[in-house]
Amino acid sequence: VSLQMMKHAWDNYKRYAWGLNELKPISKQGHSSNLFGNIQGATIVDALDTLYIMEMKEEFKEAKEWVEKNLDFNVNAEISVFEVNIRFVGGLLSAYYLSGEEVFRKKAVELGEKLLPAFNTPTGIPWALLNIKSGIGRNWPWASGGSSILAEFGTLHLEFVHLSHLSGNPIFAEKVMNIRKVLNRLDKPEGLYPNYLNPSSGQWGQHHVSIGGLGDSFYEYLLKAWLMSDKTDEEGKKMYYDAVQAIETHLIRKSSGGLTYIAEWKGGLLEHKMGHLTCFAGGMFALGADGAPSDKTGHHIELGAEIARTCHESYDRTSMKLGPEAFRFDGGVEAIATRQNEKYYILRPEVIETYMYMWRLTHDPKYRQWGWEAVEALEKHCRVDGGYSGIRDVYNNHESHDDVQQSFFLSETLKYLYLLFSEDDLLPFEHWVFNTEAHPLPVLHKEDGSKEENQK
Ligand code: DMJ
Repeated sequence: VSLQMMKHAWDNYKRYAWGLNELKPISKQGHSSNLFGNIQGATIVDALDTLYIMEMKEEFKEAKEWVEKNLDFNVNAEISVFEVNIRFVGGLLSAYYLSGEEVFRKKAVELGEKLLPAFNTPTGIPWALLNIKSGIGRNWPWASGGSSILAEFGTLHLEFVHLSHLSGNPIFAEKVMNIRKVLNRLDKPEGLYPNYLNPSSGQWGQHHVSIGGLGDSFYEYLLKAWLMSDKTDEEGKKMYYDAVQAIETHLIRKSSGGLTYIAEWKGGLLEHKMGHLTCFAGGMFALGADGAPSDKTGHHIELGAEIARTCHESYDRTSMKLGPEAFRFDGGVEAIATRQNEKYYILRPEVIETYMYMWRLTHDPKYRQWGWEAVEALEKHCRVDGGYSGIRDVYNNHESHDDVQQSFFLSETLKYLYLLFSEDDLLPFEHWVFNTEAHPLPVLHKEDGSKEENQK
């Protein structure tokens, strides 16, 4: 089924928005997001590995041809370093490792080089935004005290390690190792990492902590850096398990109805809200269970299972059976969005991602069943003639479509669905880690760091 879904999403993108970043499935035209500046083709690059894994050979070939002829980074564009890294660098790296086609390696390294000026700050903590022509960087105007964002500068590690590996140039890995050095020198409030860090002063901004937006994939990359290093990166490992310990103590709570959730922390006060983005953490806890210190393996799996259950409830308690952007545990509600501007669903993957990890790690059939419920809801409410669209209010009985087919729907949501219903030996966890945009990167095995050992 996810193959049919991919075909529908891809064919419509191709028909109405080919070469542009994303598709508007209702108005049947291109959608350009300023996250990628003038870089074009986000959907193509994000979808490459999904097409490959699903064995959609014709489509993969046309996507590759587009990359060869048209993917151009010599543009005057201000881009988000994080978004371009996870979608474009990540997408190109995976396409290279899966297919072995040199063009993807070349483009990934070329783009990586374009991103390097982002690190020209007094601390080496990169800017959020970079003009890839002039090399001038800056931060989001809304970020606390001119800060860079934890989830942005903390989500470069996996890709940059691979860029060094594939180019023979150590600079990429050095840049991301330095980020850790800066973090390890700083005092952390209650052992927690604030979402804001000023790249000039090297000081934290506001003490806001989140495992959802602004924080999320920083934690994910600590764990995955350790796994991707064939469990040799002891520093990444320690940072991950220490962070999880602090998160458990200060952020994880249980509702009176028995649902475990991860709250947000604002200078010591809890906001009892969990974002859809935060739901990825169920899969992360389960993936990290194996290495957990002092006999905590079972506990981390259990934590993953509880988060999966809570996130499933957030879907189940809506009329469309698709989860809201954020849900609350206060004012008499549990796992329900109470604010109008938190009721939307934009084809996000995190809940399905967690089902996929839980399935692989426990084989409890309920995760496939929950994944199937999501397929049915997507088909019923998000599928339109011209592709798949997000929904403005999942508690309503009538769809109000937002008219965007996000590129991560093809790279993540559909890939995780496909993997959820595949055998475990398709991209096995011993050999692959997924970047935060679901692009698989090979584990760099100790005995042999070369590309020959990559298994499918
Ligand atoms: C994706 O770009 C990535 O998963 C990122 O980590 C968070 N946001 C979207 C999906 O929701």
